Amino acid sequence: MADRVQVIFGDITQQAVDAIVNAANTTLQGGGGVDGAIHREAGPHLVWECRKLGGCPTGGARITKGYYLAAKHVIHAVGPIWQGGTAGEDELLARAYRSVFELVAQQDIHTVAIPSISTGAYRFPIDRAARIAVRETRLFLERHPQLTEVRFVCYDRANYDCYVAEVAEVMGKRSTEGAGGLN
Ligand code: AR6
Repeated sequence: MADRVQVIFGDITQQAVDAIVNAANTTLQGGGGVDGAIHREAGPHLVWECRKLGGCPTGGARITKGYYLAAKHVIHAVGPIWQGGTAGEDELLARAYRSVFELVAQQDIHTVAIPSISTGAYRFPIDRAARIAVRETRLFLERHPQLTEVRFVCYDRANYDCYVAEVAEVMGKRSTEGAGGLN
């Protein structure tokens, strides 16, 4: 299973995969961070399609086309805002990942690139978020052999280090060599 998981340092908007995941908000109308970058790269059609979806609750996900992106689809996931850890944030973040994977299972998606949801503007602790992301990914991969690649795309060193450590622990993977790892 470890060979189906990659951790890279990079920009999610540049990933040529079946679907990239967006760290969206409940309005699905765009925003800053990774959401803003994806909308800029995809072009205005993306926000037009998002408008028709009528929002998404925290812990949910919705799928659109990728338009000018290299990815065919965008899965917009809404993670929780960190409030100290006692407001069900762990479960809501896990649910956001499960919602992403439900869509992956329903569509013809074999490769997916995922950013570190909730760890920017929403301030979720990075190590805790990485643990949840990798655990949910493992649970899904075990039951879905048709998903051949999950690419965790890290935009900063702290996330990269956490994901490499988590993947090593949860999947038994010792190195991201050959996967465009940190140079
Ligand atoms: N590629 C990969 N990862 C990125 C990129 C990129 N191009 N840009 C940022 N990141 P954030 P959130 C990382 O704030 O915390 C938006 O305004 C970043 O380093 O994008 O879920 C939405 O509209 C961080 O680790 O998302 C919502 O209102 C991670 O992506 C709100 O922010 C997530 O940071 C969502 O906040």
